[in-house]
Amino acid sequence: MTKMLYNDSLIDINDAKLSINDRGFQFGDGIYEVIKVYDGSMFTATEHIDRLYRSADEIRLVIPYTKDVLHKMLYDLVEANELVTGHIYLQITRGVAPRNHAFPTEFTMPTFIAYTQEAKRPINNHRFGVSAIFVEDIRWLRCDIKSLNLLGNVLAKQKAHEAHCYEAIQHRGEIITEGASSNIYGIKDGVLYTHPINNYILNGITRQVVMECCKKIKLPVVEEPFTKEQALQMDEVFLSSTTSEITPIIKIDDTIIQSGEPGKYTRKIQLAFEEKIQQLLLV
Ligand code: PSZ
Repeated sequence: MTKMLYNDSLIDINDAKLSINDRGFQFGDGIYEVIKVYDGSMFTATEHIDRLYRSADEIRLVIPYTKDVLHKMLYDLVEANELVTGHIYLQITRGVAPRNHAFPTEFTMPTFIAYTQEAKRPINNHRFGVSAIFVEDIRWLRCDIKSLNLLGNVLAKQKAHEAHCYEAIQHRGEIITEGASSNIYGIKDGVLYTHPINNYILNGITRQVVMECCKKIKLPVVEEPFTKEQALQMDEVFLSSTTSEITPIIKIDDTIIQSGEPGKYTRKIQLAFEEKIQQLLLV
């Protein structure tokens, strides 16, 4: 039977029971992470766990485990489910209390859950690229917090889905922020451009790896916002996320990006990313 973590315990996933008074359910009052597992090993788990604790701090939620204990719990979950390639989803909410917007008492324990999912890597997307549309970014001003409140992202992604596209590239006015569930990059004349880390975007863990890859292949990086118009003029555009990894974007709305094929620098970043995964599997 597939296992999940429910607070301190590993339980059968079919035995999970959650209260309707959980603040995650009532208010989206919680935070989450998705961690990729390659060949049974967690990729950049420390970085994801650090970001989880940062998100918790920002919403004034105290996680009742140390980072090391949480890491070990996730490791045990992967082992219990014999997960090979896929990901871990984990979330933590402000716990169960009668519905009231203000925080519950300090004695209310947060609710922690985590489960695993087998998932193949999207290699066809990596090879051929995907299409995207532009969507106005209507989210709140703390997109740096990996909050359970995803309505803006959900509505953007649904628009992309209805347009038979893989991703919605969000923009505030003319400025591109990030995808519905990814970070966005453009490459022009041998320079990579991406939105700087601030409250308008999530500090993607894959983005951090992309930055390392750029250093490795000696591709200069400019962390400055760029516009929709500039995006359409880029030599290459791609997105990154934990599950999408490095996915080329070959079309935005009705505009084909350059040749309509993944670009040479994107390919190099994909190769450098692959090496990072291989390094993980060697240790
Ligand atoms: O399985 C999926 O569809 C996933 S797993 C992670 C994401 C999607 N998205 C993460 C994300 C995001 O939701 C937003 C709004 N911006 C950027 C990202 C990329 O973050 P990392 O690289 O940490 O996954």
